This record gives sequence, C-alpha cells and structure tokens, in this order.
Amino acid sequence: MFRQEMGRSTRKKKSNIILALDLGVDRPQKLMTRSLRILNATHEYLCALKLNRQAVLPLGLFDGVQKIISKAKELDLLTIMDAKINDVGNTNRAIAEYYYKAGFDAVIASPFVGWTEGLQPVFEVAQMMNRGVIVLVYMSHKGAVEGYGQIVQDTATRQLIPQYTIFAEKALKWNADGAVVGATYPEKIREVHAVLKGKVSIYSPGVGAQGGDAEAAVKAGADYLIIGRSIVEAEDPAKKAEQIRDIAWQSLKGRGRKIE
Ligand code: 3DU
Repeated sequence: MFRQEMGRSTRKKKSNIILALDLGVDRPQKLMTRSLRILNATHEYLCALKLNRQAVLPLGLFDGVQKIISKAKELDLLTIMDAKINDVGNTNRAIAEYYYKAGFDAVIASPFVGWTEGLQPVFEVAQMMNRGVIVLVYMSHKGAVEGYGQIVQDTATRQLIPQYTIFAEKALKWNADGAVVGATYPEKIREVHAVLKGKVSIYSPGVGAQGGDAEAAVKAGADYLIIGRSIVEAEDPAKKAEQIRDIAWQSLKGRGRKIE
C-alpha cells in the first residue's frame, strides 16, 4: 500500500522530503534533461518525487513523464501526481487511471467535489490498482482562506465549522493516504493533526519559496515536506536538499514520530 511504501522509503532514505520537480516554461528537451539532472543530484536526500501538470503538459504523460517516473523508480523514489483531481466522478476515474497506468504511485485530489459521483471513483480505482490518494485539506497560498478557510455549516451535524476541519474528517473517513496542509500555516497543521491523530499523514508544501519554515511545519505535525523552488532553483540543488532534509529529519525525530 502507498502509505506503507512511503514509510519504507522514508526510513530507508532517512528523509521525509518530497521533491516538487517544477521547472517553469521551457522546451521539452531542456525540461527533460534538467529534470533527470536534478533527480540524479538530489535523490539520496528524498523519499519521493511529485510532478504536476506543469510537467505533464510539455512532456506528455506516456512520453516524457513516464521516463521521469522510470528514472525515479530506478532511484528508489515513490512518485506522486499532483493532479488536484476536481471534476465529476466519471472524469475523475479516467484521470486517476491514466496517471496510475503511467506509473504514479499516488494522486492528489480535491475534496470540494465530495464523495458520491466525486472522489469515490478515484478511491475505487486506487484500491483496484493498489495505489494512493492524497486529499487537499488546506492549501499553502493566501487565497486558501476563501475556500478551505471558510466557516461553513456541516451538512451532517448542522454545526458551524471551518471547511478544512470537515476536509480533515473526510480524509479520515475516506481512508485517504495523506492530507495536504500548507507549511505556511503551522497552526492549521496543528489543528488538522489533532483531527487526524497520525492515522492519515500530513503532506506540507510551501517551505522556502512560499515563506514556510521546515522546522515549524514538522514540529506542528507535518509528516512529509513537499519542496520545489528552494531545491530546483538553488545553485547547488543537492546541498540544499541535504540541508532541508537534515532539518526536517531532526524535527521529525524530535517529535518522536514513528514512521509506519
Ligand atoms: O513553492 P514550491 O516551489 O516549493 O512548490 C510547492 C509545490 O507544491 C508546487 O508543485 C505546488 O503546485 C504544490 N502545492 C502547493 O504549493 C500548495 C498546495 O496546497 C498544494 C500543492
């Protein structure tokens, strides 16, 4: 199962860092060369690789992206597609199936579409293909407050409650493999952690370029840090990856977090 594989990879690599390989807009050939170079340089400090549509659009899923996935697997890294799946169920199922067929170990999906005719088909196909689903709970950017941060009436209990608390509860109920909470909001990580109680891992993007702090995020309860620009745009990506890995790993150990 994906969550156990993440645990295994984390223990083996002594790293809870997931590289977000986002390289901006460039020619496909250059993007491919750079992607492989960065992966080769940084892999020993990582437990997984995350790609998003920024890579799939120029490289193609079954052309370039599959090559990057194969390289990642060779380097013993798990792969996550940050698709933020967010459509009707039938479309969601097809999107997830294509990403899994291309070799991704997990996809990220948006809980705003709900379960029935929303994310249920994604969880079904994930179970069939033995892959993972990670759901968004609170994004890292400022505008996240307009959606994830709204105070809403829970349809089940009629109580007024933050949207992200409901999403954290859904992550538990749906048995998701992970919940995304921005590293830019350690207090939200803490709150979500109190709901998830370690049963669903917290994945935190937003360290560095977006202003989040690795130590604060992990101390608040983040299990994995998703890092893009701080590493890929660094003068020495390997050194930077190692530095962030060391901070995150020490903080995780300090928290006494047992990796499954
Ligand atoms: O800001 P960075 O360059 O470290 O990249 C963060 C990555 O995480 C990037 O791929 C972005 O698409 C993704 N992400 C968030 O930044 C915030 C979220 O809530 C979810 C995913």
